Amino acid sequence: MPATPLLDQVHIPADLKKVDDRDLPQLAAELRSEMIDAVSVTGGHLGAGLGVVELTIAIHKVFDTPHDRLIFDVGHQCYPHKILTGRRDRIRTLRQENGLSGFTRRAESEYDPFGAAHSSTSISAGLGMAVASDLSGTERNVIAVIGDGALSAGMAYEALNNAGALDARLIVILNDNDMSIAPPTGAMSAYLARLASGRTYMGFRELGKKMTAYLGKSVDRAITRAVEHARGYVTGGTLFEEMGFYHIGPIDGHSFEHLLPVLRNVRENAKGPVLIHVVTQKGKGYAPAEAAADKYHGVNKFDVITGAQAKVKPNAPSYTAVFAEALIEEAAHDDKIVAITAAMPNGTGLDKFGEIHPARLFDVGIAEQHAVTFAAGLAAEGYKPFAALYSTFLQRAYDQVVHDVAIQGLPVRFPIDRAGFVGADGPTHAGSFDTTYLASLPGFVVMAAADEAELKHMVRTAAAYDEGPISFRYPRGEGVGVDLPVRGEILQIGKGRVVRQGSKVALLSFGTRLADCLLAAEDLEAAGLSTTVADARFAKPLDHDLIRQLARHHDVLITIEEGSVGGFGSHVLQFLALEGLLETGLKVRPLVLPDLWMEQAKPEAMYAKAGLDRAGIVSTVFRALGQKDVGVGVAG
Ligand SMILES: Cc1ncc(C[n+]2csc(CCOP(=O)(O)OP(=O)(O)O)c2C)c(N)n1
Repeated sequence: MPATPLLDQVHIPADLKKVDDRDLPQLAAELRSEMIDAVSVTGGHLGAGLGVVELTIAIHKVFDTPHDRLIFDVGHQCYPHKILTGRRDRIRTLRQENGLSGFTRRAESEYDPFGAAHSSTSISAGLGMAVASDLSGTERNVIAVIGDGALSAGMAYEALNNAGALDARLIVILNDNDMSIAPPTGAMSAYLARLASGRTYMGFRELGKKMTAYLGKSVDRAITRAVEHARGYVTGGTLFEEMGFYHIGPIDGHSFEHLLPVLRNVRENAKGPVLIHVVTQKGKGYAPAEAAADKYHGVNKFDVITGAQAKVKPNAPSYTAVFAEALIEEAAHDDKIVAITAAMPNGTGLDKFGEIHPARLFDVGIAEQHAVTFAAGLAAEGYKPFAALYSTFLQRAYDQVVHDVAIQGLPVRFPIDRAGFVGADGPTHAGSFDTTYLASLPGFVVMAAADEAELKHMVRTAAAYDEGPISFRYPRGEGVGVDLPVRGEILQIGKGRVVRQGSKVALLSFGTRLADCLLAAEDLEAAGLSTTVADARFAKPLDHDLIRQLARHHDVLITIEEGSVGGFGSHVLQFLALEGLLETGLKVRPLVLPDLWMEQAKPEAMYAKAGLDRAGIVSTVFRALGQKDVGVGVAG
C-alpha cells in the first residue's frame, strides 16, 4: 500500500488511470475523510456523497470523463466527484457565497455536463446526450447515476420508456441505498427490495452465458467473480428488461472488485440501454451518519469526532413547525383534512402531522405532479387535502395545478414552503415564482403570511375555504417571534390590513418582508416622511379598497414581495392602471426579485443585493421622491 496520500496525486480523473486497482480502497478512504472534513465546516449534503465514494471513483477510473458524460441525478451526492474533478482546493467553499455549488453545475466545470438539484432528470438528459452523440457520430459513453428515491418520479419512467424504444446506448446506474431523504415509499421501492433480496437469483454461470449472448463477446472472468461475491445476480424479465434495458445487478456498490469489471464490460460491450443496479449504504464509512435515521442527508457544521451538529439556537419557531402545528390543530376539528407530501415529510413538518394522524398523511414519493392531481381527486370527493410542497418543487406540477385543480375549481389547499430565498441551496431551490404562476390563474386565492401568527390564520382560512383552490406561502427558517394564538382566525378573503398609519409614503407588503417595511418606516419617519405600512395578505383577490386608499392618500406607493416580476406588484400595477390611479401623480415602485438567478449566499446578503431589505426600501422611497438618499438604516 502506498505510504503517501493518494488523493494528493489525483487532481483530475485522468490521474486515476495511474492508480493501481488494488490501491483504490485507500483512495476511497482518503476521499471519504476529505469529504467529511469539508462538510464539517461548510454543512451540506453528507450521507448521499458518502454512499457513492467507491462508485464515483470507479466510474471516473473506467470511463473517460469529461469526454464521456457523467450525470448525477439531483446532484447532492456529487461532493466526491467535485473533489476528484479539479475542485478539491475549493471544496471548503461549498454552498458559500462565491463558492462551489452544492449541486452539479455546467458553469462550474466541464466535468458537470448537466446541472441538477431537482430530482429525476438524469435519464432524460442522458438520453438526449446519447442520441446527440449518435446523431453527430461522436463515440462517447453517457452515464446517468440515479437514486432509488429519484426513481419514484414519473419523469424517470418517461425517460426509461423512451430509452428502451430508442435503443440508445445509455448507461443508467441505479444507486439503491433504500433511502430517499426519509425512508422511501411506494411499490417501486418494495420491488427493488425484492430484487435485492435475490428472489430470482441467477447463478454466475448463467450470468456469464447471458452476458456473452448479449454482449457478443466472452465475458471477463472477473465479472462472474464479482457477481458471485456480491449478493448479485441478473434477473430474467425484470421491469427494466421489459422496458428494453439490459439489467445487471444488484452488485455491491462499495466493492471495487464488483464495480470495476462490470463497468469495464459495459464500457467495452454494451450496445443498447443498460441498467446497472448498485446497492450502496447512505452515510457509509462515517459511524454517526450510518447510525442516524436520515443517514445525515443534510447537515449543519458538525464535530468530526462525535458527529454532533452545531445547533443554532432559534429565537422563534420555524414557519414549517408553525404550519405543522396549525394543521394538526385544524385536523383535530375536521376529519376531512388530509395532508400530502412529496418525499419531504420532515422538510414540510408533516412528519409531526403523521405522528398524530398517520392514516391522514400521504407520502407519495418524489412525485409532485401526482401529488397535486391526487389531491384534486381527494378534493373532488369532499376531502380537504393540504398538498404541502416547496415553492420550487411545485413548479414541476404546474399543469396539474392549472388543469386538474384550477379549471375544475377544486378546493385543494397549497401550503407553499421555502417561498423566497433559501440561502445556501441557491437558485435551483429558491421559491421565486409561485405568486406569479398562481395569481395568474382565474379563481385561485393566493395568500402570503407576513409572520408566523398570520401563517396560523392562513392555515385556518384555507381549512375553512371550500370554494376553490387556495395557497399560502411562507419562507424557510424561523419566524419573527410574535405571540401565537392557540388557533388561527378565519381571514376575510381578499382583505389586507393596515399595520401602521402615515400620510405620505405607503409601503404595501406581501409576505414576510413586512418586518423590514416596518423598520424602513422608522427610518423614513425619522427623515420626516410619514409612512403607512400595510400587509396585503392576498395577491388574489386583491384588496381593491385598500389599494385605492393607499393610492389616493399618499404620494408614494411601494409594493414589496419576495417573488419575481409578474406577481403581487404586477397585479397591483394592473389594477392601478385600469382604475386610472397612475395618472394622479402617484409614484409607484414595485419591488420584486431582480431578473437574474441569485447565487447562493447568506439570506441577509441576498436581500441587500435584491434591494428588498430595510435599506433598499428606504432608498427606493427617496429615489421615487427625487430626493437624495439621506443614508439608509438611520433610525434605531
Ligand atoms: C423534484 C424534487 N423533489 C424533491 C427534492 C428533494 N430531494 C432532494 S434529494 C431527495 C431524495 C433523493 O433520494 P435518492 O434519489 O434515493 O438519493 P439519496 O439521497 O438516497 O442518495 C429529495 C426528495 C428534489 N431535489 N427534487
